[in-house]
Amino acid sequence: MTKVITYGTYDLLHYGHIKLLERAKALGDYLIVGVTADDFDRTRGKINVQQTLMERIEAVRQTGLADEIIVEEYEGQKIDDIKKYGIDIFTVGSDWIGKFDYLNEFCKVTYLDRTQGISSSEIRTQKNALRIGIVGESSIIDKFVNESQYVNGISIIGICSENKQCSPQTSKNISLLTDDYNLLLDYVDAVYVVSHPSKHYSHVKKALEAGKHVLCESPVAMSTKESDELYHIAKSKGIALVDAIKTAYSTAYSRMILLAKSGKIGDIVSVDSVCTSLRNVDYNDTESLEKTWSSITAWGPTALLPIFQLLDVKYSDIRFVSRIGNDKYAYDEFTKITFEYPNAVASIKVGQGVKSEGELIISGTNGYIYVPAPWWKTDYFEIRYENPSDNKRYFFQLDGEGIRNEIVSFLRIIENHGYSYVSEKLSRSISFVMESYLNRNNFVKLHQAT
Ligand code: C2G
Repeated sequence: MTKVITYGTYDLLHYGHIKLLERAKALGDYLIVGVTADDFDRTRGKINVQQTLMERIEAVRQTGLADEIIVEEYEGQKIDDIKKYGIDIFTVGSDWIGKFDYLNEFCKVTYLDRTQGISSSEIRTQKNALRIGIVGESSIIDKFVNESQYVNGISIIGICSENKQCSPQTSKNISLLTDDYNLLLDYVDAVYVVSHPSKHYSHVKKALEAGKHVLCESPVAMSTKESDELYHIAKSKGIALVDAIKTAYSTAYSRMILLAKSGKIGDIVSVDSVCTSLRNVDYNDTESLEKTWSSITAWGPTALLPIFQLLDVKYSDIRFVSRIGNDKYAYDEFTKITFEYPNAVASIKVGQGVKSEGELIISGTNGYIYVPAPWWKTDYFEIRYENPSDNKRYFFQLDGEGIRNEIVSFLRIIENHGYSYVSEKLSRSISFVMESYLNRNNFVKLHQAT
């Protein structure tokens, strides 16, 4: 009996896949089909897969061509499978020519002609084609535009900016560059809001009222009243409003949160996060100060994320200590916030005028999780115990600092089969912290050395 094996993702199974499976089957008497696991696809850069592993397996099963279906979970598994199942022929489409020649050592390798004119990527693109516009001035625009190229089914068609600051690199591929927000809204299905935080509310509101989906850099608004109103409009119109904290979408970070929640370090008693980045701010230049994100708005949402995800948002006490200038905008160089919960404590330290170690430490009754600096874009963390030989290290690929997954997730939410990694409750709580800060509740101002 000749045994044949082939592998693939088989997302949105199409004619090209079926032709390949038919010809693979005809090469022998018994066909094994390896369907890629979601994690494996992610590590090889396929982040756009629409269907779950179970749906993809079911689609392959329904072709009736596979005698056996297995799951491909890791790099190098093909060698293991060929030995394990006594495979005679490995086959795959001609788009892989040469890539699997190393398997010749274990069995015969046959590349079959790929069917022209059809691919899962094209189907995904046709299905989703979403026109996105960007409003704002931040340097993150470059990264966002760059990452969007890896996501099927969207195109960034315009940028609305007050000072047309976007880099030549970014503007090169964008057809509409304008300072007229209404014009931008006319041409898009969704907007990414990355303007100054004081403008988020009005930009988001206008977009929602025009029926456009919104992905907004956090904080979505500077008060709970405003954020409640925005989420209410989004819900009543059945459109997406997503709080964009990219760290929430990075694989290492989201896996770390799941591990912490599953009791790996016992009860969580303290969460301490630090985010700083030094930047030159000229306090005499009021025009540029007005446009600068303060430390609390630039870093606060990211720093608050693990606290609210792990300890929830129902703290009993919150205190602020801040080193702020005497300028009109009270720009904060450094802010520390401490939280008390009935069973835990937490703190954040954020600063653009003070530098510190940007680490995240989650302390529990059995051990602690350590995420090294810069923890908000890490691919690595450790769980540490009293006995160091019990320590565990975890590595995950970091694609586009989380932005790529954030865009994919935004698309899925719009299509009604996804969820935001930053919940509405969390987003509103961030707005509440911003409001408390601005109202100077429980607030101590640090004096600057003279
Ligand atoms: N295919 C084809 N014609 C198409 C599209 C795909 O013959 N128009 C083939 C591919 O060459 C592959 C199989 O169908 O052999 C499955 O394709 P994908 O789902 O795109 O999987 P792929 O990323 O090619 O994974 O370990 C994974 C495998 O190496 C291949």
